[in-house]
Amino acid sequence: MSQKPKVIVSVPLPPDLRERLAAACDLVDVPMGQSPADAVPADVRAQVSGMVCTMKTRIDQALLDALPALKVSSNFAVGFDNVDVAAATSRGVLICNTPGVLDGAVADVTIGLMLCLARNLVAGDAFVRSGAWAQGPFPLTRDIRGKTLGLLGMGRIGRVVARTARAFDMPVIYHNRREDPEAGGLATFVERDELFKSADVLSIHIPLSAQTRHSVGKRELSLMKPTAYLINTARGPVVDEAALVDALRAGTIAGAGLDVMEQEPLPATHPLCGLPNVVLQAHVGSATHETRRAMIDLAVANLLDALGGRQPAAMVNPETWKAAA
Ligand code: 8YV
Repeated sequence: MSQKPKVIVSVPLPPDLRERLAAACDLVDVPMGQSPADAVPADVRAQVSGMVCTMKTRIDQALLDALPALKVSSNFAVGFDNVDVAAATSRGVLICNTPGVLDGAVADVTIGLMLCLARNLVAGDAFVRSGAWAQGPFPLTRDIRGKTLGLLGMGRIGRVVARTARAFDMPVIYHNRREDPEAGGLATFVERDELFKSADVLSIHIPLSAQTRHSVGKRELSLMKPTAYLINTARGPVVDEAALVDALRAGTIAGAGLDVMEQEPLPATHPLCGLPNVVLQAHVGSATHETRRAMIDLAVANLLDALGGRQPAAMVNPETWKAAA
């Protein structure tokens, strides 16, 4: 009779990590995006004490009910809006995530979207490939240097974006719920409305929650300059997408760079796909070989540490860990 803890694996694991995890745990594979409540028989579910999963796995009351012996779930993501943290905490289920290892990769996509928008690089590529260059030069675009970058949220990723933007001689302003004393050297705190009014580029770096859902909507977009760009590499639903489409069509703002959307994958029929002043990416912020390996290393280490009685490096609800200690 195996005494190894049963662990649901709902994320692709590199062979060496799978071998490491299998040495310590009995693995129960669940296809990514499927709920373990549907994919795993009840008698097996009743023995599961750990899980490693992506943000596609919704950890809500129903799933927690279906996994009565669950002690820890390790998110292969820094965002944890897929988790009902209050419900997990009330049941003593520790939630871990992967902060700190993807900041640079996401910041790079943020800067890339900013440059694509200001210098119209995506349209420029199509312009050359189409042969239109023979009819004349590509239209003038806009400098990004010296323009004001506004960060909605100044956490780990926001700070890396601020540091990077300084290399483009961009003054950086930010808004957080509270002024961050450590941000002084990188960016200036401003009130929320001032952020939207003053930014030439407004980049979103806040988590998705009930409070932040659709928190960037018609009112905020109307405060922005008509020459300003909105960038979102955080979570799609932070932005009221219908209001964004209206603002882009009306010229309320000059353009948007989106790595995340309310509906993912974004259907090709979505209005955003038909707008010329939008640059779209397929939620690739952390999607580099190096960063995803660092994330999965951390996600598996969090799981093994928690099951082994060692404090994990990254906990969303550390009070659960202290209670268990
Ligand atoms: C996910 C993300 O990690 O980390 C996050 O919160 O949004 C992404 O980097 C990626 O989609 C894998 O789940």
